[in-house]
Formats: sequence, C-alpha cells, structure tokens
Amino acid sequence: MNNTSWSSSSSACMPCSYLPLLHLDRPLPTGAKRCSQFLFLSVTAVLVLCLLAFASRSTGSARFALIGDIGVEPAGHVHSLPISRGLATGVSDKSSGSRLFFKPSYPWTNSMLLWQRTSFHFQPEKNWMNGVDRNPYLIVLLFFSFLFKYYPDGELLLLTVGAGPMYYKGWYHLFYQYNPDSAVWGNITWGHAVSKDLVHWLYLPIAMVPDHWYDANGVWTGSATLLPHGRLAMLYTGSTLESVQVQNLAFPADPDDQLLLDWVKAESNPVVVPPPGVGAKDFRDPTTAWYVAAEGAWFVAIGSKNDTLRRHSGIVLVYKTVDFIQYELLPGVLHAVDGTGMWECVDFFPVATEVATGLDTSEPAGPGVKHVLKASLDDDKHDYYAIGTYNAALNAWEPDEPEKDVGVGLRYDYGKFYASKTFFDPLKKRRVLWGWIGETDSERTDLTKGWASLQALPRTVLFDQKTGSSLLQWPVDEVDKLRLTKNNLGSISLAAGSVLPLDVGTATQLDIVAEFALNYSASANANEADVGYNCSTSGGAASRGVLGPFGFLVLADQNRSSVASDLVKRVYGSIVPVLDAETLTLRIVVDHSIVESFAQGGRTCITSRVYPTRAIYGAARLFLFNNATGVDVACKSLTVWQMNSAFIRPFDSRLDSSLDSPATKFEHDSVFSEFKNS
Ligand code: DQQ
Repeated sequence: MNNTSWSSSSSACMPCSYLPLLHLDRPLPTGAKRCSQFLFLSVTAVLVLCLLAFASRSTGSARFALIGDIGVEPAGHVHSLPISRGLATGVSDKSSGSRLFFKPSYPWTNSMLLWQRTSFHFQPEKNWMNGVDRNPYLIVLLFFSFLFKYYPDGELLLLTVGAGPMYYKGWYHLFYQYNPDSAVWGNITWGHAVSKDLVHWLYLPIAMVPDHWYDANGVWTGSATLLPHGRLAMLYTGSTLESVQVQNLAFPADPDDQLLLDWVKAESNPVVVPPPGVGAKDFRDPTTAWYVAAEGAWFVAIGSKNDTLRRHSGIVLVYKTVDFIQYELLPGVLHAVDGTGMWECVDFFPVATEVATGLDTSEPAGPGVKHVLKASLDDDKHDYYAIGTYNAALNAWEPDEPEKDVGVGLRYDYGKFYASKTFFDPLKKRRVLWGWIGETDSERTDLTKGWASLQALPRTVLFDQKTGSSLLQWPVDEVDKLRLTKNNLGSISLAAGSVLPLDVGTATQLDIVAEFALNYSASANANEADVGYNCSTSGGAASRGVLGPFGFLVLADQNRSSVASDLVKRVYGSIVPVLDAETLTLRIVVDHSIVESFAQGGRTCITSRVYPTRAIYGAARLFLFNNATGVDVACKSLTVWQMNSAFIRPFDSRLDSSLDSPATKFEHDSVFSEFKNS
C-alpha cells in the first residue's frame, strides 16, 4: 500500500501506509449474501471489532444486530517443538502454539511485551494460568463498525464484528489452573488469590499441588460447594499417574481460616472414577453441587462425551451424594447434543426470569426460574449456553429452543473466551461469570514475556427479560470504581467515509460507552440498491458497504497498529438483537492487550487479545469511523473514561491482615438456611 491520503468526508483525514480503513477505489461487493453468524476477517493490525447492522423493512418486528471483532498475526525462523503437555495428558492444546508453529518469529522488544501486561484484569505475577476452579457462590484494534442492509423478512440485523471465585467469610477467592514453572500449560496446580471487590486481588501461596497418585498429572478444574453450617466441599478432577481422569474431594484444613490457605485431600480419594463406557480421558470438571430437597441429596454434574454410533455427543453425567464421599450415578444423562464432542467445564445454574437478581445454585426449578446449561466445547474452544427447563426427578434438562441447544446456539462471547464458570455471590445477590482468556500469540513469545493468559472481567449474569431467550452479561459494578477522567464527547454525526480522532488522552486503559442512532429510511433506500456486505468475505472493517461498517478504532495509530505476523489474526462476529424502541448501544473496555466489548447491555459480547507493535504507550489512539459509502451515522452519545489500574499484588500480612470489612460480617450461613433443617 502506498502512502496516500484518504477520506471522503468532512471529518479528519488519515494518511495510510497500509490497506486503509476506507479504501475508496475498491469495488463494493455485489450480490452479497446475508451476514452469517460469524465474521472472520484477516486484518493486519491487531484486533478489529466490527458491527454490521441490517435495518428492518417492516415495523413492529424485532431487529437484530451482529457484532464482531478482528484478531491480528510477524517474521523469523521456525521455532522449536511446542512445550505444552496438554495433549499427552488428556486435555487438548490450550494455546495457539501449534497453529503458529511454522510462522516466522517477530522481533518483539521488551517494551512491546511489557506493554501487553494488563492493568486491571486478573493475571498471575508470572507463568501460565487457565480456567479457574469453581466455587459455590466465579490492537491494534480495532475497528468497530456497523453495516446496515435491509433484510427482506423484516428484521434489523446488526452484524459485527476460566472457573470463578467463591465468596467465603468476607473474601472472594479465586483458584485457578496454574503452572508454577513455565508460561505454557503443564504441571497444573491451583493458584490462589483473594479480593474484597472482585477488582483488586492479592496473590496467596499455591493452594493445591499434584502430590498423590490420583492427581499426579495435575490438579485440574474443580468446584466448591458451601454446605450448611459453613462447611466447604471442594471437588476437583485429578489426572492420575496413568492419566485417568478421576474426581477428588478436598476440604479446608481450617474452616475458620478466611484465607483458606491449607487444603486437605480426602483419604477416600478418588471419590468418583469414570463409569463403564466413559473414556478415561473424557471425564472431568465437576460442577458446584446443587441441593435437591425432594431427594435429600446433593447433585453434581460432570462433562464427558459419547463417541459410540459416531455420535460424537457432548454429554453431562449427574451424580447424587449425601456426604460428598459416596456417589451414585443417576440413570441416563442430564443432556446430550450430538456432534459437539467433549464438554469441559460444564456449568448448570438457575436464572430468575421475572426479577433482575441472581439465584443460589440450589434454587429449584419452578415459576419464574429457568436453568442455564453451559459447556466449553473442547472441539472449538468456545463456551456455549442454552436456557431451558430442569426436571430433577427425571434427571433431565431440555432447552427452550432446541435449535439453539448447547454447542449449536448461543455463546457467552464470540471472541476469545473459554472455560468460564459462574458462582452465586450471596453478598450482592448476583450470579457472576468469569471467563479465561488465552493468548493468541505464539508459545515462543509467551515464554519470552514469561506469562500467558488472564481472566476476563467478572460479569454479572442476568436473564434478558426483553428477548426472553438470552442472557445479559455486564462487568460487575465494582469495575466502574476504576473510572478516572471522564470525557463526555456528546453527540457526533459521522458522514459516510470518515474517520474522527477522539481526544481522550492516553488510550490504553479505557472504558467507552456509546449509543448510536440508525437512519432507517436511508438504510431502506440503500437496501433498495441491493448492495450488500458479506461478513465472511468482506475483509473486516477496512472493506466498505453502503451501510457500513462503522464504529471505533481502538488501540489504533495512523498506520497498521501491529506488523507482527506470529499471531492468530481473526475477525469475530455475531448477531445482536436490537429490539423495537431500543437504540444500539455499545461498551468497550480496553486494558492493554485485551479488549472486551458488550453490545445491547451485554446481550452479545466479544473479547479479543491484541498485540500492537506500534500503537502502544503514547502512540495508542482512539477513533470513531464510518466506513459506509452511502449512509451517515449518528453517535448519539459517547462517553470515554480513563481507567485506573487495579492493585493486583502478593498478599502482605502487614498491610492486609485486617480482615474486618462489611463483607466479613456477612452471615453466609443464612443463604443456606433452607438446608439447615433438611
Ligand atoms: N483445563 C483443565 C481441565 C479442563 C480444561 C486442565 C479447560 O480440567 O477441562 O487444565 O481448559
């Protein structure tokens, strides 16, 4: 690409030395198909987030939107063999290492790699972490755009581009899969950190290590269950000496220790082994148990797969227990979906359908209560969920909409987000979702920088009462306390083919909230011209359609933000329903190498990892753009906050020994009072 100036509007011009966001001489795609569920586009910089919208021809119908974003890709020599030990010990590859095996290495500098470390997302001080262990109560980028097209059947489509903490006696606890020796997966132990607010974290010593035959190959994912009278049962998967996946029980050495520093593994371990017909390496990640009063027992779900009859089904087995030592496998399966393969990190929890509040995991099914089943699909590394009806007596759960079943329908996040888990926070009566965000660079680079992977922002999860068929995910309120300088940029009209630099100061830690007004009549006229935008082939935010894309360029500079090629480059996208009387809203949280986006209050979310080589430190900037050829767009309101850094550091008994706080006074027993007499 040559250094030509480009712009077609009254807004600012940006010189480009690469494929420009607005390349005016490029022919528009014709006869394009409707946007599909996903938008994968190759873009050079870091990550791109796009929104495409399809305007409704009819009135009164629901409108939908697709949102998405783009991941990036450097030069060098073929690196050595991947070091991750996942495949050998019975879990799939956890990093992008193998895919980048033959990519030449980019000469990353220390300052580039240092910049990638986040400031308010949880990550260990060093080395590898992955999915969290559960508890009872858990660019550059970027182009963000919308594209509108009339949809003949009258829907407005907007196309765009873990396991959790537990609350225990005043502290949120996070246990996570951790390799103390290296920045790649292996030697999995339980890392441990505590927080008073889910934002500021204190590292504690490793909670559990592989030190028995039944977990010699790793202390894998587990879940805690708070029992009546403050007792705590921790079930986790151990990979044995022979790499058989078994379930083990552990409990706190001192239940009065608010920090839960020491754990005792039960003498009766393993408490559950793979049942007949289940593969020795396909049986892992026990859920938090839920209490079924009619049975006087606790139920625990475990993910697996059934490859008989070439079904390749993801399945959920349920065990019944009274004492967490003896377990009975219930007949049948809670649920199965053919073709979806191994289900990791299964989660099963109730949601209130008529009130905006979280429910304890043991809340029974009934009027106003539905159950969410979530699985992390080992085959494609995405977290899928469905909302449905649970019948404890039949050991059955059925989705409300079979066509949107687990693994074939909705996802928590349409970007990089996996092995998530929820927990019920009794302090704030909310259900909190935490996802694990892997790297999309190479293992080689991870080893150089000395760390890999982090946690997404904890998200409050609610049933979406407006759609009646999806969840809403939103960063926990405590994240707002990190907001510093507020830039209220008011209302901005953006002509087709323009880019507007936004003066918000340093642009590496931001919280961006925007509301867009869509010009439906203009969109209707544009649609008449039958010029479309195909998400699969459009080339990301750099390509143009009559109606867009439009949105934000995050962590951008005036050239391609990253010239590295040893990265996974990908465009992410999905549909966002925009209902009648709703405007299109968007929140984007930027924290160095991670960008989390929430459309329509969290109806659709996309998380990206980004590794700019240029738009870092003072060079990172924020732009609003409209890449449409025919339709202006109005950003009705735009507010951008600088974000503070969180305190994430080792626990210091001199500074942190005062455990008194309002949270400490919380009587967690009261939450389980319903079980006390059972
Ligand atoms: N990670 C754990 C497993 C789980 C997987 C091993 C999810 O228990 O299935 O580190 O990424």
